Amino acid sequence: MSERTLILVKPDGVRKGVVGEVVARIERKGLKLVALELRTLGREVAEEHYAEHRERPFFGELVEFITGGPLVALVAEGPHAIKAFRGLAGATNPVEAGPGTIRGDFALEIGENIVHGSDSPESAAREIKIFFPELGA
Ligand code: DAT
Ligand code: MG
Repeated sequence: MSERTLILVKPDGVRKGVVGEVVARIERKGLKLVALELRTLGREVAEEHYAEHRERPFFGELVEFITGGPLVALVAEGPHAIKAFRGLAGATNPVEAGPGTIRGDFALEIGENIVHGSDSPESAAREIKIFFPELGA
């Protein structure tokens, strides 16, 4: 069953120059790019995107970080796209992410872990609507 997922190469990934590497891994896995855009998030969009974390102690830092520079937002599509990309990304904490995963290969700190990927069909639909409303449901 084909599905879509919202992926971000966060500002640390853009700063480190690994956008091409991340996109290459997505394509090599067999996922298809449906939308892709470089943009800098305003506070409101960032807070909406991370709404589920609003009460967490790191929320302020998270919003500062994600708005702190340009990021690449993209939508990828394919069978099990959500789980497939979470596999490519690796564990949230980069020191626990295995070698060969994006976070395992390119990051060391949980607050700067290079990529975001939707974690369920519901969050994918919600997040895609935030970044690419023109894609519809
Ligand atoms: P994921 O990005 O793997 O879905 P998440 O949704 O739990 O992870 O958290 C969103 C982001 O918030 C995560 O990519 C990095 C940041 N984060 C999570 N836990 C954190 C913590 N304990 N301290 C600092 N930042 C954290
Ligand atoms: Mg998450």
